[in-house]
Amino acid sequence: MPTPGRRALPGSLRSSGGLGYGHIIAGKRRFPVHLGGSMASTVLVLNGPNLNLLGMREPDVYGTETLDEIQARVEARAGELGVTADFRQSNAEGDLIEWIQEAQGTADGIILNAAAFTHSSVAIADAVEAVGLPVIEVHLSNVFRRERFRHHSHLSRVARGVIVGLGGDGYVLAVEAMASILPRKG
Ligand code: DHK
Repeated sequence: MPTPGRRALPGSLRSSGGLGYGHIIAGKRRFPVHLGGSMASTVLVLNGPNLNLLGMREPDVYGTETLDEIQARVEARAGELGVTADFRQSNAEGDLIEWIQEAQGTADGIILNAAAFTHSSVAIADAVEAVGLPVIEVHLSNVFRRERFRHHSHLSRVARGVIVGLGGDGYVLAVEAMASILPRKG
């Protein structure tokens, strides 16, 4: 029952894979909740700006696979490995920082393609360092074959590993690497 005089927030409970953690979504905010059941490791897969355009965006650089297709491959491989993948994308730096901060206590590792923020964001690197979770940095394109400004990453210094240039396969390889890094639960 909502408290009289207070409007109940429109909320929904979502689980990403039915194991471990889910989220109550209220308005634009997500609140992590533990759902009980078996404690599979949870890997947050974060995607930065313009990655929602994959498939139509510079296909000679980024390939023709859409982000939804990459997500499906990541979730399928994670399922095979007994890991829960929580896959998200935002064009806003603040969302990525919030999600990294929330991961402390709700996720076990992070796969991060911060896209252009990779080259500019000290704030995202600080958030990664603050939460202390293992992070695998992924880039679809081989950034070292591209413009000079893409050669520097603020994130590589705080990442456990970096995968570049393998398109969507890089995400799947990152899930496999994360599954072997994380201690088995249960
Ligand atoms: C994606 C982007 O959007 C670029 O800004 C980065 C990265 C490279 C990628 O290859 O996934 O420079």
